[in-house]
Amino acid sequence: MKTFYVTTPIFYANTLPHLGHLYVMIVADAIARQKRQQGIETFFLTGTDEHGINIERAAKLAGRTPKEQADYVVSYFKKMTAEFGLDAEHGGFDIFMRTSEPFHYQGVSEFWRRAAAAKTPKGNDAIYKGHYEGWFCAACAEYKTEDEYAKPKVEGEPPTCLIHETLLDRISEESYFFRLSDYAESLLSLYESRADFVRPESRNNEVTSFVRGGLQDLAVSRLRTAVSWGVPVPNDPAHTMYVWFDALINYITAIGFGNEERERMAGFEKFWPALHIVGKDILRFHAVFWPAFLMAAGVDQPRGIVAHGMWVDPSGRKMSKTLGNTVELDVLNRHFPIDAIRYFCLRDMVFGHDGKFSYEALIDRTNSDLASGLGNLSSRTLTMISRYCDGIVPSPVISEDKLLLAKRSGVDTDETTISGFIELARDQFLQQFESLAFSRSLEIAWSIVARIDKMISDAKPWELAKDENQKQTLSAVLYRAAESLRWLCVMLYPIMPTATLEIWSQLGQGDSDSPSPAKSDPAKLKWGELSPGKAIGEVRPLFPRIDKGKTMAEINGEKQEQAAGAGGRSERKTEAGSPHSQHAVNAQHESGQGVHATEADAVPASANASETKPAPPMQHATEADAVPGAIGVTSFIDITDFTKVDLRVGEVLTAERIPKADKLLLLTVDIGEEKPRQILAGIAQYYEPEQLLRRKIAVVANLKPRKLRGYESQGMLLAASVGDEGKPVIATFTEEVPNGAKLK
Ligand code: ME8
Repeated sequence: MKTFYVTTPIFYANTLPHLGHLYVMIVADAIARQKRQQGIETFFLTGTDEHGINIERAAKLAGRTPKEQADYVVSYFKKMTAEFGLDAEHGGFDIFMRTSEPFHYQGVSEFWRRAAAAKTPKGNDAIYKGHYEGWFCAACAEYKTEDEYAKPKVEGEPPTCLIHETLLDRISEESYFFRLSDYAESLLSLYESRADFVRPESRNNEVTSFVRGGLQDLAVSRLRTAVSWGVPVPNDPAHTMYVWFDALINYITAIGFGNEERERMAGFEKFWPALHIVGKDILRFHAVFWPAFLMAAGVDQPRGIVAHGMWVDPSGRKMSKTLGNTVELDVLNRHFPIDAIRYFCLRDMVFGHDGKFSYEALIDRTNSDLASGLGNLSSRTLTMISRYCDGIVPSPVISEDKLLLAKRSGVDTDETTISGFIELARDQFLQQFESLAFSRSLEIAWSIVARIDKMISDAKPWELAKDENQKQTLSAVLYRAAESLRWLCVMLYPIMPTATLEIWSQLGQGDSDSPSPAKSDPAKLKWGELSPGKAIGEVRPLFPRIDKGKTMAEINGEKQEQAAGAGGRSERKTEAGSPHSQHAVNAQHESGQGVHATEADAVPASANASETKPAPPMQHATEADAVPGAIGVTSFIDITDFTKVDLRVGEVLTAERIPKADKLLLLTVDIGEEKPRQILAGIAQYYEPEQLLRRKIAVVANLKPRKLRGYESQGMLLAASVGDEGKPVIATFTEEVPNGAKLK
């Protein structure tokens, strides 16, 4: 039997999981599921990297031992994998690997012994003892060269890591070195002989030029007195292994390298080599260090190393625990179906490139592609089968005597037009998936959704149903739609396991003899294998439409609450430095920086905002009647003129900047209506979005809607215009006032 082994990185057990970790697990999970569909025995590894100075420090801050710290963080990773359907129970990973496992210690020690006994391609000892002098980033767990850190602003202070913006540690100590410098030629010939060893190609070039630039030997141990939380170096317990040396080897100890029991349970011989899915941030460790270590220990090279891009925040910085700008999994889990998140991750991030995350984009994707797309196709098809065919999968056959009638109704009597289209799309989908172009593969799958939607709209089954003579035509159209859905279920199962199994059961396939999508090879799908005559299941909505305004208001409200809670907590100095406080700090940071842009889409249009000037204060002076002439009023209005203006109290629910529009802020404002308004205001140069949150303002509610930069503005806020530059100062209320109260 064919086998396949796929891995994610093993994650540092210092802080809690976030979207980045979830993302790489989703990618690996989708790949593993597709391999299993193909009948390939697959082993999927994920886990935690538990040694080293950064875990030791996080533990100390939290008042835990390193192992307690690791256990604590692992409980969150396990929670994440269970909640997002990625664990073994849900058909996801086969092992949650932990480097604190005794069998790992055993395997790593064996690996070290082999490498230490080996000669490099140039005939030198692969591992030797020396002295290390230099800078080390605990967060990267990496020694830094001069071009990898920022020099200190104040003389005498340590430099800072360019990635984490944290201070580096000065290290000057005895250390074992791995003679990496002797492996450059061997590595280059590895890359040359295996063009797909590092993917995507752009990353291959990056790695090749790094190696061509010359390799330095690598310190692979620390003195136990400096880092005690690590695997002891065999025969020299005064040293612990460098965390990356220990961590990389997990990929083989997990399946039995150096441990017979694990070998029996998983099988190094059976599964190695693996395909490693990693973020581009740790490509060098996987594509340079790891192959060299393997060469030294005489172990085969991995199947390949695939580097994905990073989720970045709106300012383009990598989302990371250290920077505190992550997307919280709890929020995702509370507001979005798991399959929508999986779909979004694979569809929106062009694999290998960085992607900007926003909840709005996730909502838009879910609504357009899932609620209105696949979900709608499924429910309209099944509802029509239920209504027009008594809930029984109809026959695709149009008999000879009815062909002309069918043609007259505009329905293509040649079924192969549709089946040919779908077969071709399936082949392209698989090709793109295989080459890891997930976004493109999903685009292709959605061309099927669009094609079948169009087929239904053109055929108008609701019209055909009125004509008894068109019964066969109607049946054929609905059969084609249902059969296409069956294909989509099989194709899309690796990406959306829950939703596709749900459609499957709604199609009446759940308890049938046909194998589940989890076990059907999409490459072997044959048109027409959906058996007519079977009763479909209960039709239930798959992806309810998400109310953007409401959901965004909820998410932002939660963030604010969390931020407020974080403030309280830090004042009370509880759990400083622990994952909890990190969590809280993240939330504070997010809300503080307005990391997630916001917008309401559900409200009908209306508007006013200026791009060139700060938002004008209300054009009609409200107190003009009372103080005629006092401030240069030149003409008077009648009270009836004034009453034409519908002024309301509003509360700012969300506020965000608009890309490439320096002056505009996009607000959602509750003015006591069913849904909040979207209002554009030209105040971005004077107000930070977060200053406005929860603020009570005065809104012109009946101003004609206007579109700016693609956004509709549905009202105008009032502000004083101060000084020559017309600096806006927003009108507000100092007393309690309900949203929607009229100003008069
Ligand atoms: O580097 N966007 O662990 P780690 C996308 N322990 N993916 C992201 C991400 C983001 N913003 N942030 C993290 C380590 N990831 C080592 C690995 S392997 C032998 C040892 C994902 O906790 C991405 O896959 O920092 C990245 O490479 C990995 O998490 C790093 O996780």
